[in-house]
Amino acid sequence: MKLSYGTTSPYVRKVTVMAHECGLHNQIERIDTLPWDPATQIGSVNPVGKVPALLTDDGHSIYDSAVIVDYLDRQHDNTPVIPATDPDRTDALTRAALADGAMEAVILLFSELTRRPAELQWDFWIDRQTTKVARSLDAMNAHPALQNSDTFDIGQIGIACCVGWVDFRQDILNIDWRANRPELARWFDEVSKRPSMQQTLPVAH
Ligand SMILES: N[C@@H](CCC(=O)N[C@@H](CS)C(=O)NCC(=O)O)C(=O)O
Repeated sequence: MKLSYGTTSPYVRKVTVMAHECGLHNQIERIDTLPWDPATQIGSVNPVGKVPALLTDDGHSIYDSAVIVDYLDRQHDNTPVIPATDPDRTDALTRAALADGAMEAVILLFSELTRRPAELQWDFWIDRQTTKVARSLDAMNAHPALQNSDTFDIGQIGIACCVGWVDFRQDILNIDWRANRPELARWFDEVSKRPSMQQTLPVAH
């Protein structure tokens, strides 16, 4: 399997953390990809032009990260990161959607602040994304699953990668997410010790 991979992407990190947790990591070859580079080849594996994208051994291209995780979760015999039955399944998938949505908002915010010239930045857009991120972090802080560091399902993996990305881009985002969210902070510090998290830390280009 070949994973089109970006070293800064929280969506890529979610897939690689999952692969580490499930013992699949050594079966995945990384193809370092810069999706914002005009010369990028990512469009040949994902027409939407985003990482991650996975090329399977039988030549199928799979995207986006939620679909890759679902595929990989059926390629191993360890504990699945997507629970098989409800209520755990729907709960984990809903937390995964919370993480993905918060990642999208925080990346839109980062892009507005870094890719758009300062004089063209749109306060309405910045406020809108900032509100989504804050509300999502509050929901994470309040969720009982985020007070338990014994399990690491896809919802927890996604949230850890999302929060880790807010830390990684802290110089631009300046979001003091720990201030009023002690449960989330405690949980994140605990799960950050896992080898899967340690071995997938984001790296700036
Ligand atoms: N919904 C997608 C989002 C992936 C995504 O936004 N990837 C970013 C990097 S973090 C990207 O490749 N952006 C390039 C672009 O937007 O053109 C997923 O879950 O895989």
